[in-house]
Amino acid sequence: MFQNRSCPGFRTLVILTIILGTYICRPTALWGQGATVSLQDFVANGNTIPLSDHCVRLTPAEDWSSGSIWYKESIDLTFSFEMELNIMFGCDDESGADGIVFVFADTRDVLGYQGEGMGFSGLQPSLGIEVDTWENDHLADPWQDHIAILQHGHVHHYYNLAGPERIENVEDCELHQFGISWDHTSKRLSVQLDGEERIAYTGDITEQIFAGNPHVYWGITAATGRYNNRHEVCFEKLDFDLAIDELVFNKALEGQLIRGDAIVLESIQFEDGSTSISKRSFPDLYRLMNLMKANPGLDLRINGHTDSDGSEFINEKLSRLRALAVAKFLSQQGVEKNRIHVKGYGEKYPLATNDTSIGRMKNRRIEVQLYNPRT
Ligand SMILES: [Ca+2]
Ligand SMILES: [Ca+2]
Repeated sequence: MFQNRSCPGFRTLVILTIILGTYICRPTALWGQGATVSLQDFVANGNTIPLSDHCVRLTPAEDWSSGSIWYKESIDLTFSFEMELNIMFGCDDESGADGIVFVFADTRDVLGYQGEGMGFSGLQPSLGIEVDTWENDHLADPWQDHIAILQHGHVHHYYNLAGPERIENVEDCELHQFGISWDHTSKRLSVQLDGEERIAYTGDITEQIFAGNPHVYWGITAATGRYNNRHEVCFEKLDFDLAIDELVFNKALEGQLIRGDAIVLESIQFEDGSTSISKRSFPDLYRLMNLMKANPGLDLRINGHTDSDGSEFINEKLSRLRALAVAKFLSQQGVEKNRIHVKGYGEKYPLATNDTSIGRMKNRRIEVQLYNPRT
């Protein structure tokens, strides 16, 4: 089982069941305690159609079709993450085509060329992890099934970042465990199949592929060509924190705070299930501290909110403890305790729906408000 220990505040654990060929939607092992996945968290393109609340078909068993599905929010490559998928690559080793690509790109809602392009070809900038089950000689495909790490929509193996590595036939009607992990510290991207690493790439993906932008989208593409296969995906489990902008606490936000607006500090995050503030929150907390010190006549309200997962009682307690953790941080930095006022609202005031993972992430938040206690 994957465990993301390097960045517990930014866990990306996803279980997908990708079914190529024959559709079987069945429960898979659960990795982590993520909330229920909903297709509302994704955007679909091309021939993709929903099959249930968490399953889609990317292509039908028809020639020249293609489909993709993308998670709506970006992830942040400045933090490590791990993903776990279960893939069923179909039952026909002879004439099923073309394969699937797991894609990172700087935009979502896109679909590349069909056929041998597997819906990835033409997407730039991008990084793709392909599982190709159809040999195209002119693309330097090795004989039979193979895996490779591709870049910028190129499916010719001349342009590989890594591979191609031949793998045993995976079109065997069996579910295959497929894992992707990114270690930000070592800048190593590792891909595992059935519990073993099959291919890896070490490099600064943010700089090399995405011109310094660490916020990228992820999705899955599939396509058919002169031969076809049915490509289907089931999202079984997803536990995911959103990428946040570096300058959440900017001058405009400071102005809003001074005016007395209540502001959600999206950058203030907590390690999962705990009241420990994530290190990535510190820069904005220091900015809040400076604002308090520069405005000694103003007091601060810190309101904690949670999503609706878990009991109302626990959520109220957790939201208060998290708000208190922010208050403690500020008082340790020299802000007077009697200027800081804390409230835990639990799940009472959602900003978004609790039916989707993105909505729940928006609902888990710390809100701050400056005010003059003498007026
Ligand atoms: Ca191919
Ligand atoms: Ca095969």
